[in-house]
Amino acid sequence: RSTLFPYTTLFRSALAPAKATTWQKSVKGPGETTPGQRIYNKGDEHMSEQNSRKTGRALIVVDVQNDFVEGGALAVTGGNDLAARIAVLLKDPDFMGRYDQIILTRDWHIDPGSHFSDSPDYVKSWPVHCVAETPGAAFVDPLEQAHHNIKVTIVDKGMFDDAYSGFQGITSFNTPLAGFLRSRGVKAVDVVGIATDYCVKATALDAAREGFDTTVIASLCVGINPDSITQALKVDLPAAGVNVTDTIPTEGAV
Ligand code: VGL
Repeated sequence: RSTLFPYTTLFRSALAPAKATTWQKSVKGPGETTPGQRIYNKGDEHMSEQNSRKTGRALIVVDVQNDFVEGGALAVTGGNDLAARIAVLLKDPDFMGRYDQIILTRDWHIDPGSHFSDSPDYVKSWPVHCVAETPGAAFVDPLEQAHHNIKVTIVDKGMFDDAYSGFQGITSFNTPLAGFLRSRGVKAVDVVGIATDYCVKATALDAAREGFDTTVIASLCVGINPDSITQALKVDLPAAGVNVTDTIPTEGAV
């Protein structure tokens, strides 16, 4: 928790009341040339060529970060394997052809209040995780590598709150995610990542609420608690009109 202190001190004193957008403009994430933004040439060309036919669909990869996989502060079983599988798909033209936009969300905590606890209940409070600009908040290596070759937009969330949903975050263009997607003609989103029963669920529920045709690809998610995973996939998400599938889509499928 001590690593938080310099940030909170800085922001409370210099920028109070701290605003995520203000902060976002001035701070670069690891390996970024422009804060929060990673757009790479080769993959860019590849993707824009491939997607000259607009699909109106975005992929949202939720929180595939070191602290959420084996060895991390809030490890979710299967996280490393999931990261590897997603990385392979991000290099697969059939899969990528389905999407106009690839969004990577990351939990990016500075001072999220009671979201962090020394005695977490693992329902509403958690061990310190994904502190902004620490290795635990970085994307898991295969994903970190894979996304350097494609155009992605990063969404940071949870600077000063729990922000389970990517729609509570801010894109690298300093816009809320829903508006970002709408302005680029996105009508449908596929949601994958970690954790099925928390950030994936919250992101998918918000996506549906925002009017996107929303699908959770359950086979590309890992979760924390078996009961709440089942509750999410079988009850809460379908009740909100979210499609849940295990089929990994390739272009034209699903
Ligand atoms: C998450 C618990 C706490 C998630 C984030 O990414 O699902 N879960 N913070």
